[in-house]
Amino acid sequence: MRIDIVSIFPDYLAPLELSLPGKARAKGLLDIVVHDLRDWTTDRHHTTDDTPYGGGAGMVMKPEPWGAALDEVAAGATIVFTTPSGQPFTQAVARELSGHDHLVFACGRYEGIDQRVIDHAATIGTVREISLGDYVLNGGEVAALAITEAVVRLVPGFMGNAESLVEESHEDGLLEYPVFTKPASWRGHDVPDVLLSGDHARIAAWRREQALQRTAARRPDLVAPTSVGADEVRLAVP
Ligand code: 6GU
Repeated sequence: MRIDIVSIFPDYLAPLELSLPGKARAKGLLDIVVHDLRDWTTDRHHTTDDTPYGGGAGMVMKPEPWGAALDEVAAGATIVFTTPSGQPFTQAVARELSGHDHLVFACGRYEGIDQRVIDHAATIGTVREISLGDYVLNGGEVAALAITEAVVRLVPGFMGNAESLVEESHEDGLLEYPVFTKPASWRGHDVPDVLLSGDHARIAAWRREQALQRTAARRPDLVAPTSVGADEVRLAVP
């Protein structure tokens, strides 16, 4: 997989070129290149934004540098615009993106990027507009970082242990059950007996129950209740 990230704050994303994805790069599975949008400006002040047509607060990112940058790095790619008005990012979206050969992240700042850039991008590649969640960040850089980290660990061959991927929060539609390690007793807190029993079926059933309870308590939106008996709560989960 190849990932290009275009931003006016490339230093923000520099750690991506090292660290975790660095190992995948060494294996030849992944190549990440961070670009400075200002490299595609042509004026003396390297201007990337201007006032909005129609008035209003804030600034809008100009189309010319974005058009030149995307023409150079994004032809044929899946072009991800990080924006609070995009589709919410989920594990399912991460899994889908992990199957693409070439991702380009266009990180917007200020009030956003001129709409014609997105329209043009759709003529040279496949556009996705993605949001990290229902809150506002100053720019799309942190979102591009988060999305990249979630996606690259799903690239086949990237993670050592494929099983650890499957058992995590969100992979089965539930939050993960609580986990424990040694010692069995710590500051008066004991590890649940079942986990020391060696009974793998009981352990699996306990973990499933814990995952269900935790999900119902913290994320009721993930478990649709189905009306059955008053004293029995059944949850419509996979
Ligand atoms: Cl992708 N960008 C910005 N600026 N704010 C956000 C976001 C993205 N996702 C959530 N908030």
